[in-house]
Amino acid sequence: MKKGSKKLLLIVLAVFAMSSVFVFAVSRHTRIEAPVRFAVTVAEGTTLVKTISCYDPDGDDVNIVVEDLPTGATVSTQIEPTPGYTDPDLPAAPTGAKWFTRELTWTPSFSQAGDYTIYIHATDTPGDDDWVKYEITVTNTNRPPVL
Ligand SMILES: [Ca+2]
Ligand SMILES: [Ca+2]
Repeated sequence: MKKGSKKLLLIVLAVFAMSSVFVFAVSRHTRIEAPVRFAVTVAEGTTLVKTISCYDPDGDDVNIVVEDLPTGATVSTQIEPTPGYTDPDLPAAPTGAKWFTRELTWTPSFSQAGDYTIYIHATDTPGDDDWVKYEITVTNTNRPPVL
């Protein structure tokens, strides 16, 4: 191999290595850098129902854990949705991907107006993981006097 082409090969390899690091960095997050996947405003006393969905591109099993649930909010048991399920908020899943969902349900009480952040952590069987967060704003609901 000529000296010049060897140098070019090294540059190409270096650029490839750097771009792999970049792709890794943008596609996985820690809890602190979790991107906002869902943001919503609900009024006190009204019920919010949101499906938390996740897929593993390799078809691995995944465990979804929800952290910092507000008082009164619940998360259902994790299920595997029926084949063909997709979530328009997520990037298109490759063939062979395996989906998992949980259902978040919350009716904020009349003393819970404020801003809430819920963290969602998904870990696959080999141990790789990712985080997203949901931001929920609860607005005050005034109730008339009762007499
Ligand atoms: Ca995987
Ligand atoms: Ca209130």
